[in-house]
Amino acid sequence: MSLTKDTDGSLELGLYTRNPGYQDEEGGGSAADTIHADPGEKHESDAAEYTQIKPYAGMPKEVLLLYSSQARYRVPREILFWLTVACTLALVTLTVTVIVMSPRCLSWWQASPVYQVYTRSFRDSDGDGVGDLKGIQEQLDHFEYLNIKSVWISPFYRSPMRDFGYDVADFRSIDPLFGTMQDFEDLLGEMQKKGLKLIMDFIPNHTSDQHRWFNLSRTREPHYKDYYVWTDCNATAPRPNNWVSVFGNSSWTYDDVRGQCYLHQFLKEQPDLNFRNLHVRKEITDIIHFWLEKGVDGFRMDAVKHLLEAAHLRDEPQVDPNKAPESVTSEWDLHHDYTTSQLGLHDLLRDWRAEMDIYSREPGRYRFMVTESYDYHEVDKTMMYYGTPLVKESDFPFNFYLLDLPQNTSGLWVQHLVHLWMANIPKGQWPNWVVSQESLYLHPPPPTFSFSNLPNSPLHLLFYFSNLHCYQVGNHDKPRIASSAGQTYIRVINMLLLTLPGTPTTYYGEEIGMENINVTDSQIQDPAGKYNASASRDPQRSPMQWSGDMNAGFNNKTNITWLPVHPDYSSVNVEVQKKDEGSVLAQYRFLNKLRQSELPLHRGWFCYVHADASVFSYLRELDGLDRAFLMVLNFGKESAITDLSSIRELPEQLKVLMSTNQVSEGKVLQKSRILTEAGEGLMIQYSTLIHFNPNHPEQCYVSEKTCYLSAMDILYKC
Ligand SMILES: [Ca+2]
Ligand SMILES: [Ca+2]
Repeated sequence: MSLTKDTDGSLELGLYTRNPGYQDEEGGGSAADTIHADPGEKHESDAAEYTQIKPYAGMPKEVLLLYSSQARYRVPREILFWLTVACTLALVTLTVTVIVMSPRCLSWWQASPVYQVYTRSFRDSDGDGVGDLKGIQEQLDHFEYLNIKSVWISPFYRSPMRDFGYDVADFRSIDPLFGTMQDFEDLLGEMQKKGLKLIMDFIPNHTSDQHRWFNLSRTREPHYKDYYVWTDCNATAPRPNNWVSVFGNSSWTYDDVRGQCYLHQFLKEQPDLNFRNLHVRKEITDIIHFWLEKGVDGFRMDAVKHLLEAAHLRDEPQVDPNKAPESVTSEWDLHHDYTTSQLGLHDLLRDWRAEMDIYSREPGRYRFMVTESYDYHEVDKTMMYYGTPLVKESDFPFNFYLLDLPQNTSGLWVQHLVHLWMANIPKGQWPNWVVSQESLYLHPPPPTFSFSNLPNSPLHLLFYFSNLHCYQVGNHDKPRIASSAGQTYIRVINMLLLTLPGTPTTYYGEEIGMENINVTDSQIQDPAGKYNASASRDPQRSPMQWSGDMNAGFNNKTNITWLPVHPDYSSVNVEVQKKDEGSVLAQYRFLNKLRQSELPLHRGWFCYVHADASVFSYLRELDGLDRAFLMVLNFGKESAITDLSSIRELPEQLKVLMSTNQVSEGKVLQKSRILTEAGEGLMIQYSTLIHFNPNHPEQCYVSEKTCYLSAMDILYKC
């Protein structure tokens, strides 16, 4: 192609375009002024001539190329190019650094306490006296008020209620007592709208004897024949081995239809499933899928240590070898070498975890697993449920050690119970704390004295003997903390629960300080209580106290409640306490809010500072943050003065941010004289540039170390 100057001074663009906008500087030109822009024909004189041409809009590629090769255009262009490359690399590096350096966000089950709803007792919507799913839905605002996101609902599967729902007749349907599947879906939908997470109870170890599978198994239907653990036995003396049920007596029952004995580690109406059968495993996995598909956010896996039994069915060793075998009838008479924590148990849980992870991939839809296993004297067994760094299992196993708090209200005892978990938790795992639960009524037996199992530290040795003593005097605690520890301690225990590192579990009613009810023999509802009145769980299952209205607002349609309402309901109820700034409820709410908003409380270090017969004191701090919290909790029987002057990291003067005794709030205390009344808890906020944890690493714990960069207001791994 060639460019030719036309007689009017504009350029003729070969065969293509005419450019009237171009004017030669000298105002004209001849037909001989032809510029050869074809690269093949280009030469120096052309180029020199071409430089005289000014750029113009719409110039063709060839002209543009000639211009662009000039230094004044090329150099800025190259500078721009390399600048872009450098900026892109810097951005990529920054992004990778931020990703690598950022600590993991806390998941919903870490950020919020878990609130346990006992369905029968929370709220009765239809007036039949028993709480139900619609009732829970009616009270969802309560969780919002408390700033609680995670709600664990006790079983509502179809059940003959021999163990109040822990005997499931159909894992895929709702018991009519609690509502319908539509009610469940409405409840779940409403919870999701409010950002609440629903955790279901899951009961894999056994079914009800009314379950279809059991009926098919006892008639030897080929597919179902081995769904349960069957063995030959004598019909008149059906005890194929010495195994005993958690509820007492032999764990074997003879079945007339099949002519064999079946195993039940709990009630005889709760036959154990045979997890060595692959069809059973598949059934249970399908049920997990069924509920995850519905949208539930997690499972509390019930009684997991009982899932598998040794296939050889040999006798378990007796705790007292001299005891007559026929008098071995209690769970505590045997070492459960063959009926709990069997090889393969963790594989089952890991498989279920993997199934749940499939449903966890959507952002914000993490499915949570908590396991229930009460291995009181074998903390290492409990810790195994956390899994390993490479193979995940439960997010945490429930920590029941604080249930023993009422046995010996002292600062040292509380520190000991807390330390049992903190000293054994695998690195990087998330702690949790339970102080009350409806389903636990069985207590481990007095530990047997033995030189071989003496603890090796002096502190633990002291508690070993103190523990022996507690059991021996028969201080049998009851699950509601206000009743077992005493009303004096309810506030300080809530303060402990909400300021320890990890997830607290709150049993319904603890947030208002509900107490156990007295249940007469004729009023007993709990099947376990009918079997053994002292084991009844009824006292801690009384209806939730919502208001001073009829039936405490649990049921305002009829005058029926399945268990009596506590007589203190006119003063101990949600409505009254909402109006009182100093109430148990107000303090719970304040502490929970603080727990979720203050970095040291939910992500920071936890350090022991002091413990004595009355006081347990610890602090919460975060590297890089100059704000820290000192907790001074008096679990003793009398007031105490605590001297923390030896803790040089603390300022001389300490201002009380919150006290369980409102009169102490705002007080300025000397660190050498911190006064607390019995049952009083102080939260002291202070400013610091010197942190405690670097100088006392052996007294401090953090799940995942994180630092705060104040200049940018961000957290980073450090
Ligand atoms: Ca009802
Ligand atoms: Ca089992």
